[in-house]
Amino acid sequence: MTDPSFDPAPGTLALHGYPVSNYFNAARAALIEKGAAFTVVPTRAAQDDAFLAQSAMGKIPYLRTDEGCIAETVAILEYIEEAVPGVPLYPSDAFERARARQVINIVQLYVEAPLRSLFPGVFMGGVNAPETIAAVQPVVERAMRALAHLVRPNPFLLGAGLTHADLFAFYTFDVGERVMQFSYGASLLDSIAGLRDWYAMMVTRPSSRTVLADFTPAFAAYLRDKAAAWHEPEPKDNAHA
Ligand SMILES: N[C@@H](CCC(=O)N[C@@H](CS)C(=O)NCC(=O)O)C(=O)O
Repeated sequence: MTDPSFDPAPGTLALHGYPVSNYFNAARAALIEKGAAFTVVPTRAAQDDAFLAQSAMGKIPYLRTDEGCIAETVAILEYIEEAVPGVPLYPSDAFERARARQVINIVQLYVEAPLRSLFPGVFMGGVNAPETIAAVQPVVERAMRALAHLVRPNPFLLGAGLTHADLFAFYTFDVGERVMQFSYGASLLDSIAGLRDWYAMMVTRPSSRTVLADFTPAFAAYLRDKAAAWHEPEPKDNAHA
């Protein structure tokens, strides 16, 4: 879609990806929250050599820096945290910082990845095997029980300050909630006390408004293009989709 060798002005970060991706959206939100100077380069995942030279797994997002490209969202978030001045998005206390990373890890490995295995039958016009549907649910439920021990959404997942854990979880749960509703008639957001209010609060952040303003039409077009089984509910007051 985009020349992977795209060369931004020196000193400008360029985030490659597209707004249907929850990973891209989490990285973009982190850059916005930091107040970073960056450009967005619309880019689809690919497996050709030129793309793999930028993103070794052939996935988006990746972040172009003056020194080269970084892929894998957690690595991008760590880079942003260390290289971009601005409001800290990890706690300064080592234990609390590790807790934030623990939350991100659980969300990525045991919520996002299993639910992603159901994307074909929910969002991509395919059919999910009953065995896959049955296998995913206990993994996600276990992860949400784990998160219930670790987070206290008041107002943010780890307390008073916004962290990368909020951003990563928000974009995962935003898409994951749809998969849970479609596949199980169940809710991620209702499985932890305060999580639905946290989600409603996160939706109103300026970074979320910017990111979701691009997500909503791009996701609608994606669903149409794929003849997805999932249909977005009618918009309600205070809901973005
Ligand atoms: N672990 C990667 C996952 C990123 C990912 O799965 N991106 C999707 C788009 S949401 C992608 O590039 N898919 C193409 C592929 O898997 O080949 C990360 O943290 O960034």
